[in-house]
Amino acid sequence: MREETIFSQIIRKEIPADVVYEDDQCLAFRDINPQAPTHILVIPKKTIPTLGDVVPEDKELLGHLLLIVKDIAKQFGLDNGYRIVINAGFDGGQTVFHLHLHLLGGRQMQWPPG
Ligand code: DGP
Repeated sequence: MREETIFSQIIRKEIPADVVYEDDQCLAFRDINPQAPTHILVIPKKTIPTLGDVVPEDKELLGHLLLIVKDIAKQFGLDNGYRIVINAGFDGGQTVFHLHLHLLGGRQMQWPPG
């Protein structure tokens, strides 16, 4: 079995989170340490530690996550734009090893990222 993270406990509602969207495949909730006025995490319910672990059978799930994150951006009125981030692995800055998309919005983003 793949190692569980705090996000597995959030999915099972064992610890609280400010959930903004949920369906059978994914959960979206506010980041506990927001880096922008809107900072939401979209995670698959399937336990996938990092992007490097996805397999071809996850193709539909990955597409679903992008469609949902786009809908949430609209729901939060991020009509002027937003940023989607996937931190992958240690050098990517990943700290929670359950695949997640960051939705960041509500301010002008900078490039390059830190
Ligand atoms: P990353 O560095 O890409 O692995 O991002 C992990 C994010 O998860 C980080 O921005 C903080 C957030 N986070 C960590 N623990 C919790 C938690 O218990 N609840 C919530 N809502 N967010 C968390």
